[in-house]
Amino acid sequence: MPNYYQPEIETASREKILEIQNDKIVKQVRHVYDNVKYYRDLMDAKGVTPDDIKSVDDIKKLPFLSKEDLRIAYPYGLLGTDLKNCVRIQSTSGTTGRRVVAFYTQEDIDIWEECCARAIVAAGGTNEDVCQVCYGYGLFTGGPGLNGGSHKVGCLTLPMSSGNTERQIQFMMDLGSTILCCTPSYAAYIGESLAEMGYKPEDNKLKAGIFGAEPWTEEMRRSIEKSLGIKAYDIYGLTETSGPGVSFECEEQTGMHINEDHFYAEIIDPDTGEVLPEGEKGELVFTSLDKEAFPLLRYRTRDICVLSRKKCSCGRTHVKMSKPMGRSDDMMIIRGVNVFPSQIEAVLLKEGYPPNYQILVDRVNNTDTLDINVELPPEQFSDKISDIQAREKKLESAMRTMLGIGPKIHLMSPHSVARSEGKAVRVIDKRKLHD
Ligand code: DLL
Repeated sequence: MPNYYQPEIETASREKILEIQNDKIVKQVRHVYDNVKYYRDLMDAKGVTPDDIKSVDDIKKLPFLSKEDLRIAYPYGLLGTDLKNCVRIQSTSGTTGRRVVAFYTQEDIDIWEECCARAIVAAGGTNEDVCQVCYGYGLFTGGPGLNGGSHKVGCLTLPMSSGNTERQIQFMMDLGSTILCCTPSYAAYIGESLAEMGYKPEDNKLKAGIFGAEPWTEEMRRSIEKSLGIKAYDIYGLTETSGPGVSFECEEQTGMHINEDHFYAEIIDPDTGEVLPEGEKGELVFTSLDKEAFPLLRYRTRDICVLSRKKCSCGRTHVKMSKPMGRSDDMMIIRGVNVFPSQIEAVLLKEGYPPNYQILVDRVNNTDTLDINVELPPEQFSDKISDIQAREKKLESAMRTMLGIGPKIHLMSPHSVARSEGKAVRVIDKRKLHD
């Protein structure tokens, strides 16, 4: 018997959802036009006024927003309300140019947490559950989002944050955690660690996991389900739109229901910007229908996926998105952290290295690895191993500060990184991320 956190809206008829969306979009466009100069200028340049937007069908008239706009408007240029009404920021790691800083009013946080609560209830969560949240807490949205959702459902919440696996397992066993929230790669690692410690899947009380923030395959799902003895649910979101809970899986496990009363989704051709018909693969674009502090309209996620309105056996009526099948930019997600090759290059240049490097990403024992081969300039070459090791350590530390994760640096002799005759192949990603 399926459970819903907000049954009325989660199972509302198509007409009802459209009515809500149409009502909200008119108000939201007016709100943005009146309060966000940056977007008002984009609308003016396109010759669109709030009066032109009478329903969600008119959204296609609006200009897009991209990460580049966030960079230009950083930090306050897309704020939709006075700072005094904001109570929180969340952010992604990275340089100023790449870092996303999102703002929230208390109302924005309540809505975000409700979206996460819907995901937890869809995974079978009730106030009798013990929900162990091991997404990172702090600026990353994973921990705070699922933590808030877990409170709303009334679960006993374990705000563990990520890492310290031995302690995670101790709490899990001692307190009888029933729901696990973390990245799929961390879930797989916890599964392996449990086995290494001599536990069998039936020794833990877990029944469900809510895993997202990075791509994962059906094969990985099956392996996590087996190692932990649970049902594994996917959850999607991005800092720009609030965080996790933009969409979530139900027991059918055939795609994630988008919370359509809060987010309007479009699929576009990433090259032309043209809106594609339902069922076609393209870039996902979101319009926040009711965010007050950071109200992004037509935000290009760069995630490639497909939408489906096929009837779902869970009774939810909200449109489903497939797992993201790739990206239309060069962002990599390594151990749950968003990394751009340009950030790595920026550190190299700042530390005095030439831009001759190669980034090698792999997944070993379900954990992402990041190695960077960097060529030494001839004048810095040394045959003293201790010199080289000290330089590697220094560069690793500079990378960790910039990226939020630590790579393994391999300094190479001059001219040893293959030169390219065309577009340089900077990244070799050996992971299998998509089915
Ligand atoms: O990763 C929010 C989140 C936290 C989602 C916890 C789910 C669970 P960002 O750090 O801003 O936000 O990264 C957003 O991560 O554009 C996707 O490319 C990717 N992503 C998020 N969820 C999934 C998923 C959080 N379930 C970017 N599958 C997005 C594949 C995902 N990719």
